[in-house]
Amino acid sequence: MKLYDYAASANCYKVRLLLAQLSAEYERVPVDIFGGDTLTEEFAAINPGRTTPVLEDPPGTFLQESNAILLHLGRGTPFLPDDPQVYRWLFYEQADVVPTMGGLRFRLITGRLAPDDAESLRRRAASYEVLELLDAHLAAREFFVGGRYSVADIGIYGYVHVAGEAGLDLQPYPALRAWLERVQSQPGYVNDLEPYPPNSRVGASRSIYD
Ligand SMILES: N[C@@H](CCC(=O)N[C@@H](CS)C(=O)NCC(=O)O)C(=O)O
Repeated sequence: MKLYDYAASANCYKVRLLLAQLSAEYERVPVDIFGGDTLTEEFAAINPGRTTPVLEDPPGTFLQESNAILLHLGRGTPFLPDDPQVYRWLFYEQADVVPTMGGLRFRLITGRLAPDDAESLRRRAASYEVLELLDAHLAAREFFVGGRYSVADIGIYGYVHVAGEAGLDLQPYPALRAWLERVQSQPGYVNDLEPYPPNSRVGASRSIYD
């Protein structure tokens, strides 16, 4: 297996976390998404959407979309329970978690937005609505689905655990904070998400965002 991967992407980190917890062997292929690597013909051939992560498994067969990769890798393992609620939370993560706190964090850290921009305020308000919903769901539950750790938790964890870097305050969400700690105490937990490098700054990068 090969993972076309960007170290500072939480979408990629979600996949690396599951691979670590599966003790899976794989080759990491670094893609410098701000250095123009996703803009090449070669990369478009493996993902016309020009995003990471992409899993190559088996050789010559490519799977795009982080949560599709989580579902694929989770098949036949305890990380993917037979419960459609897993799908619900993985879709919710992409539709609601990523564009709010994930997009806000990326744009603030890399200088694409200032904290008081109208777009930042919109994303911040939407992020708090999402955090509220997640906290309410976890108030009476240990994990997102079926009372045990699954790919649903891994998916949601990716951008929620770094919500503070988007200037969001998690203090009002005790159930969510307790869940973050439960995820961090799972066997095989790793956190190798790297900070955005200097070439991710607006004006310094060549990516799909420029
Ligand atoms: N829905 C996609 C989103 C992936 C995505 O947006 N990846 C970003 C990094 S987090 C990327 O590779 N961007 C490419 C670029 O900026 O050129 C997924 O979950 O895999």
